[in-house]
Amino acid sequence: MRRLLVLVLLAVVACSVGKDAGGPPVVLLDEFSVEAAGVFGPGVNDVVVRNDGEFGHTVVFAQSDGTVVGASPSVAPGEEIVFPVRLEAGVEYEISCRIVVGVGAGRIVDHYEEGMLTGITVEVVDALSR
Ligand SMILES: [Cu+2]
Repeated sequence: MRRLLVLVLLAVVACSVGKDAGGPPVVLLDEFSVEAAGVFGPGVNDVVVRNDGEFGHTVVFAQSDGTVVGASPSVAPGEEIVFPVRLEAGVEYEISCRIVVGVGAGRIVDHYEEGMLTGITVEVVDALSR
């Protein structure tokens, strides 16, 4: 009986460790910020993108040399989408919004310049632990 209890406790600990260590990849958008949370792993990531702002935004994943590997459609204010993007292990990516809006009199608002960017590094996952 005691052995069974230990096994059950170990199973509970294993499950809670898994939750703490992960969660789905999430990108939160607002004026003018991009926040990344959760685990971005190698392969296709179904990224949850949520726009908490007042304006439409996009999500662009790019490598450090500027190569774009994924660009979402426009995400409306209050909208949440799931955006699949393929990422490689050990690679750093910049996540940004590239919307540029004319506001009259030859002036623009460039969301990237306003600070809508962040960076992630895709974790190298031990094949044996999967
Ligand atoms: Cu934007």
